[in-house]
Amino acid sequence: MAVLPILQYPDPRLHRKAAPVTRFDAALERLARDLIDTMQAAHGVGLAATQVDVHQRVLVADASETHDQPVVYVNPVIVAGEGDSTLEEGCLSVPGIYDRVARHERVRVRAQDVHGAFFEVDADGLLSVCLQHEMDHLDGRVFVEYLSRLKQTRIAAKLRKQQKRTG
Ligand code: K1U
Ligand code: ZN
Repeated sequence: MAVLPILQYPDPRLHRKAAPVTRFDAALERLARDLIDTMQAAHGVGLAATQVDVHQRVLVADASETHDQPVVYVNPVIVAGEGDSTLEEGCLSVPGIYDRVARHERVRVRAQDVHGAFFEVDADGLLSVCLQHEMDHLDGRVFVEYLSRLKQTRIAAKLRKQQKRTG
């Protein structure tokens, strides 16, 4: 089990675009396990590889009530999206900040598992928002970038202050 450090906004490494996975090997299985361990240790609903400074298109999500059904999505893509939703979002890379973001209400996501097999998921509610949020991470986008410039400046200043305090 490995719980990895999570990059904290405004770390510039959060803006790197992740590369598609081409090798479905033991290293990918280890990364998937570490992402699940890290997400569960942080009590998150999702986590993207970008957040642990690994720039490959892998994310994990678990929107189950029991928090014991994590799913690994390799090379995920949204193949259909419909409806509008503005749920409040949080992010393990932006601790203590919550705000509403406009997203699709429902998405169909196509991805591969750690062995390379393709699967599709129809997501709504929390899972839908979480998958869209995590796929943004893989493209180097953090949810606060959908907020106003003023809010972003305030958030970055608050987090820098917090990071100085905690070292
Ligand atoms: O940092 C991350 O990307 C994980 C993030 C995923 C997410 C979940 C739900 C909405 C947006 C993004 C989290 O797990 S945030 C922490 C959390 O448990 C949570 C926050 C807001 C609503 C529901 C759950
Ligand atoms: Zn996030």
